[in-house]
Amino acid sequence: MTYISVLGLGAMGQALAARLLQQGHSVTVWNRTAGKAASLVAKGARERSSAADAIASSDITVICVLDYAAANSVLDGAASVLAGRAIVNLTNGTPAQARATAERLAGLTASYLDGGIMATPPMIGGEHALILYSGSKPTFDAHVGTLEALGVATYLGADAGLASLHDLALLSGMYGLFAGFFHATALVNSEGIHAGEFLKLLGPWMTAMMGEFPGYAEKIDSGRHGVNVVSNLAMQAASLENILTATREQGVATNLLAPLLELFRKRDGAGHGDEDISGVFELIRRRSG
Ligand code: FVH
Repeated sequence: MTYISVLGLGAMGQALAARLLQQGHSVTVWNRTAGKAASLVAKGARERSSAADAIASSDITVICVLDYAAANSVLDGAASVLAGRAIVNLTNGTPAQARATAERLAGLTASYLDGGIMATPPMIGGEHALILYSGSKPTFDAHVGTLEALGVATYLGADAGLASLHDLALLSGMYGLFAGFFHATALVNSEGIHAGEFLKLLGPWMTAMMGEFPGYAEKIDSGRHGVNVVSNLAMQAASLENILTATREQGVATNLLAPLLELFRKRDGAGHGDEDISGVFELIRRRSG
């Protein structure tokens, strides 16, 4: 059994604390606004009236609040008890914010693990919940048994920014997918076709298209986007032009796809029309120097 504190009892903090209690851990909770701990206390959690008291009660503390401004204000209020403590911050933020927090806590001799939760609250503890961690390896190793209760615990390295980098990248993939879904559905819906009906076609199509990713990944990693004799960039740029023309004609907004067409045109205009569309990556990646 681990003595663990959960700071922040929003939808996610509630799910984390409930799962830890279910797994038989001794759970202490705190939330900025009172009144959110009742159901957890009924299940055996101990509530504290300050974040500092909660941190001081446990071997390890999980922070899960709205954003880093909130997480920093929680840490500010508890600065006097942080020395020697293990802090796991599962608040969504940027790599730079995670690194700054790691540096700050190292200065206070606290150990720090940053985390990215790839799950919604109802998924916590289930087989599809993934939680990415980076930062203090000794802290991860010491507590991985407890953290595994929340979701598959994956450690990405000592740089505290890595979990957030991967978290935001995975969410970017998700939002790109959602953007495609919204645009495609708006297009057919302009003729009265319902989303649920269209999904019968769109779902399998999108799944099949994900089969292109390994080939794109290979080309991106090699930096060579090759001659594509099957579906080259110039052909796809012409198709995307048609899609955007039809989108306008149907009275649907072009906001989601117009930026992609701009990149296709730019790459095509630079003489890469016979290559794979993976070459668009070269227009958006960070360049050294
Ligand atoms: N819910 C989800 O689907 C996603 C799944 C992936 C991970 N995210 C991230 O988890 C963080 C917490 O999200 P949440 O769903 O628990 O969010 P809320 O239900 O809105 O609760 C927010 C909690 O944050 C507390 N809080 C806000 N500002 C402050 C502050 N200045 N000082 C202290 N605590 C603060 C808030 O407290 P209160 O308003 O009740 O007093 C809630 O406990 C988040 O990073 C997601 O991106 C969730």
